[in-house]
Amino acid sequence: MRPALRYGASIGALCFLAACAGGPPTASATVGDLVLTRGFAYEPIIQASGAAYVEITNRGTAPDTLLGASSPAAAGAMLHGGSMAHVMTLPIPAGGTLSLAPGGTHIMLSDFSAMPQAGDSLALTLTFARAGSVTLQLPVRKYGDE
Ligand SMILES: [Cu+2]
Repeated sequence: MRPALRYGASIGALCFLAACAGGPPTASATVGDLVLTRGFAYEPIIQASGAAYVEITNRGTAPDTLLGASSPAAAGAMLHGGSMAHVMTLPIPAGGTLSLAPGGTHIMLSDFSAMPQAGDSLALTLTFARAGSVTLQLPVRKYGDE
């Protein structure tokens, strides 16, 4: 099932070009003016840390800010830049997209209570300054799977 098909042929074509047809599952959600897509987490290699990703598009006319993340499966969840540097908040401009993706900005989860395995889902709550909070059930992938 590909929810993108609901948005019509042009988005469907984009989706095809981006090779999401046949790709591993991702999570999506909507909160306020924000549309979250391509959410997933990698199976952590060590109990101490693992990364989660999501793309956030702001369809509103006002900017929003990602304030933080949390997961019941991990003691800590921080926003990290591509260099692993901790960042306090991340802006999502009006009409813009904040992309958390492998090799770039990501959510760093730490100290898992139980190690998520590929095929599991991992609850992740994101909190935004304007839109409020939303929880995604992120599909867990084998580390490195695109
Ligand atoms: Cu990191």
